[in-house]
Amino acid sequence: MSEAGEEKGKGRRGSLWGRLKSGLGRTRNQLASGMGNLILGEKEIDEAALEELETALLLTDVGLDTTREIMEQLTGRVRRRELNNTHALYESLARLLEDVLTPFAKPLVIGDERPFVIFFVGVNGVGKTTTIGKLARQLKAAGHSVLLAAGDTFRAAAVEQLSTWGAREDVPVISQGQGADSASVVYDAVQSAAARDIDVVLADTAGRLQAKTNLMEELKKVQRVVGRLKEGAPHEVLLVLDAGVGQNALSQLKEFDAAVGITGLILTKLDGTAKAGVIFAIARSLADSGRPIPVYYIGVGEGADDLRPFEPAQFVAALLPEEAGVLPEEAGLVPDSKHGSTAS
Ligand SMILES: Nc1nc2c(ncn2[C@@H]2O[C@H](COP(=O)(O)OP(=O)(O)OP(=O)(O)O)[C@@H](O)[C@H]2O)c(=O)[nH]1
Ligand SMILES: [Mg+2]
Repeated sequence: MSEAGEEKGKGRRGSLWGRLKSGLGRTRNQLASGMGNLILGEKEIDEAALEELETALLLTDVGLDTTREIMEQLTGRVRRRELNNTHALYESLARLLEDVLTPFAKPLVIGDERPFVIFFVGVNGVGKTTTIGKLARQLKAAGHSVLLAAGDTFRAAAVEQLSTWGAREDVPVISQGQGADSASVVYDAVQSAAARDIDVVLADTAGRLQAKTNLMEELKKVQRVVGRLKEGAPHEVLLVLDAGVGQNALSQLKEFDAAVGITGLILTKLDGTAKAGVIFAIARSLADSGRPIPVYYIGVGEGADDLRPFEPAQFVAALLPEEAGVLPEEAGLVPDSKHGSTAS
């Protein structure tokens, strides 16, 4: 077994950290504009600072329940005089935010099954195909052989888009062209991967079908057919969610999970939104539903390196605005390199 995110010889952690930070820039700016009293440095905490913080969290889509809980914790600590200045409050906030996410952060592990089959599902436009391309590169860099299955046979340009990624990353792509049977393409791909002794199959699926065809039924069929060919396959069914859709992500999660049983999440386009806080709402909803589905990766841009293993401490550090007069290192907001092995 090995962690999918391990990339060897990547010494430029700084630049990856910088990309994460700049990717989360919109949400950070949104937070900063609402948290003036808090980030001005070490001051006494007043009502205004607490109220500002509450509003700022809500505006970035952290969600009502999580925001309320965090504010209750912080207010309680302030009353008990455990926190007596804005800097301490800020640090406490960072830890509380991290705690919400930690149970849902896991690295994607490529199991021992060969081929290890991963399905990508999600509504149209969320970033399935792009994510497959990015992950193909990272898996290759980690030493795995990879094959792509062009299971989206509905959208005209889908096969071409996947083939372009395949050519760029030098990995084989199995396709049958537009209109073909999706289950048959993925079946072929798994068979072909087995024959070539390939480690991982990344299977693209459609985000949309002809109005009269039911997407969920189609996905179930692909799943069934592949399961008959290889017991236990698909080994992972990853739901790709666009962070920009806000709370809609929660209903997509419910619907896909009910149909095909989601085993992991990928949250894309965190860079394109000021509401990246939705990840806390997702974590909260997973906790409430008793389905602790892990978030394996986050997408913070269109480049291959912008797909990153989800690491809560880093995520929160990149999300929160820097305090005036406090170096991020001092505030413990820059993760030290020991924890970065899956994120670099
Ligand atoms: N900014 C940004 N753009 C992204 C990210 N992930 C994907 N995209 C872009 O989102 C657009 C749609 O991505 P696709 O990979 O084609 O989405 P899809 O889910 O395969 O869409 P369908 O095939 O129509 O179902 C592309 O322009 C991607 O470059 C991300 O993390 N950040
Ligand atoms: Mg696609």
